[in-house]
Amino acid sequence: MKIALITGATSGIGMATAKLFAAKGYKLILCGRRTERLNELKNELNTEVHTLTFDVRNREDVFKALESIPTEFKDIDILLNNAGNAHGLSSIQNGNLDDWDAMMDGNVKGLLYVTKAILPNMIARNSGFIVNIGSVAAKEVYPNGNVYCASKHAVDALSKSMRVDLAGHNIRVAAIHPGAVETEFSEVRFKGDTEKAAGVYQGFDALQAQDIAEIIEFITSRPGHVNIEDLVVYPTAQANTTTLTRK
Ligand code: NDP
Ligand code: 8X3
Repeated sequence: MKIALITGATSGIGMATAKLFAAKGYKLILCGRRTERLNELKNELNTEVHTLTFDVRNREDVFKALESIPTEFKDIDILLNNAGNAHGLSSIQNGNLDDWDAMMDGNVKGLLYVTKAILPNMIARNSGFIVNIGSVAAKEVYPNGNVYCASKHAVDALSKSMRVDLAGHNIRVAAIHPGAVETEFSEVRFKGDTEKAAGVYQGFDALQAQDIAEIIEFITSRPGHVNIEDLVVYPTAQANTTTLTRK
């Protein structure tokens, strides 16, 4: 039975993937900051689940939490580095320093800390799969996206670097770069302004978390010699980060 660790399992893409992996019978380690949501999800899923509450930005907490994983969950086959968010949408000249820290610390350093903690076991077992959730913002920049785009460009670079450095260790590394997915993402970006957030997904069929979960499941279930390295996924109505056709 495969074991998967998912960061950002309390919402959106991470939660949808947890549900899909559970349906496939995987054992799951589900992570996030909202313990109550993790517990609700654990109760809902018909598989063995271990939950870990930590903020990926806190280096000590990351290592403490991941070192505490019980023996029966330790041999992680799939690491889904999904936790992350955009904070704000401002020009570089008007950017908020706390938002910048939250994005660079969460989307980049958090991903690094989690990967660093999980890799030794994968290397020792000569086996593993890392899936990093980038974004179309990893491939392009758009007005006012600056630091979020930079953080996701870093995820793109790190995904390529991981593939190079881990070559020879039988560890596959895939990066998935979604366009607009209707999750809590925009609520976080706009700091709880639900009306503004809902507007982001109006007038077109946005991707749903389930769409990305299915792609993650497909990629991670290919035979051992197949690695889908890098995948950009848009809603049909969106051609790039600045071209979106609304009805
Ligand atoms: P959601 O806001 O729905 O989910 C974000 C998840 O990340 C939550 O489970 C949240 O958990 C977790 N998270 C955020 N910050 C931290 C942190 N500091 N420490 C621990 N966990 C954290 O958004 P999505 O599902 O859409 O986002 C998932 C990933 O997909 C992100 O990396 C995002 O950048 C990326 N993405 C999203 C797109 C979109 O349009 N929605 C498009 C392209 C990429 P909790 O709050 O409980 O800690
Ligand atoms: C989320 C998609 O276009 O808002 O990564 O950056 S976008």
